[in-house]
Amino acid sequence: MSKIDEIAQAVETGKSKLIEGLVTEALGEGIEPIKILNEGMIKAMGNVGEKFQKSEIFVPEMLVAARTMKKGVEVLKPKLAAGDTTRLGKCIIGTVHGDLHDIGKNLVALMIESAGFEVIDLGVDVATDTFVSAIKTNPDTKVVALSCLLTTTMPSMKETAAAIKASGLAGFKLIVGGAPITEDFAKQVGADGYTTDAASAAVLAKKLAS
Ligand code: B1M
Repeated sequence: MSKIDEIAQAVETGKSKLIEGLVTEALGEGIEPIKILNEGMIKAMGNVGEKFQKSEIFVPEMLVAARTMKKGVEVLKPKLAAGDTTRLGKCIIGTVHGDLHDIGKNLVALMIESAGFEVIDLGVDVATDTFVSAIKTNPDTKVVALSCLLTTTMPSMKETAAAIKASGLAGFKLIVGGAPITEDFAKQVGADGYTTDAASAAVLAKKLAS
């Protein structure tokens, strides 16, 4: 079995004690960090989601897989975050209210930070008012980024985007993303941009802020 497959299997089966060692070994073998992330960990989470959908596993197993992936990402973090020295301003990010998924949002935050932004991460299940207050407190914000992983919390994203627009606050761009989000939905909520993954979210944030 390849190292990438071992990593994928460790994430899928929630072997949190093994993951750090496996990721370190993979890096030592010269495997690209982005390959470890995409072909090892993110792919494994896709399989976890499929198994959950088929009722082959349940929430506790999903949680253990998520914890394992987070530990693996910690090892990758310094390698993924190249650390651009240009300062592009502030980016406020969070997962919309009702939604507790944060692995994707954390990756987007990491990539945006390494692109040169100061990231203010509001966390998960973020109330609409919290986004608006954070923008008020940080009038020099250049990008506001909303993440959403559930079809049932897409209305929260819509509500949050509407409240941000209605606040009259300006000077920043709104970007949205997450597994159920589409270009069409992004347009519906009035976002300035939408991307499907963390790396392209950072490229988009940089483009919109300049
Ligand atoms: Co949840 N869950 N979950 N879950 N979970 C999904 C999302 C699901 C697709 C699984 C499935 O059924 N196949 C399904 C949603 C179905 C739907 O809405 N259509 C689901 C469900 C149903 C649920 C619960 C309702 C289960 C229950 O309780 N019965 C529940 C809801 C809780 C809540 O939020 N209120 C729930 C709970 C959980 C856990 C807490 C156990 C755990 C999350 C732990 C955590 O995040 N700390 C969990 C997990 C782990 C998953 C899966 C398996 C993996 C998610 C993940 O981390 N993926 C997921 C299945 C799947 O994704 N295939 C599933 C890896 C991550 C890197 O990808 O988050 O997509 P992702 O992020 C990507 C892109 O989406 C994008 O970039 C990221 C990196 O490239 N992106 C952006 C994300 N945000 C962006 C923002 C941007 C741009 C790009 O711009 C701003």
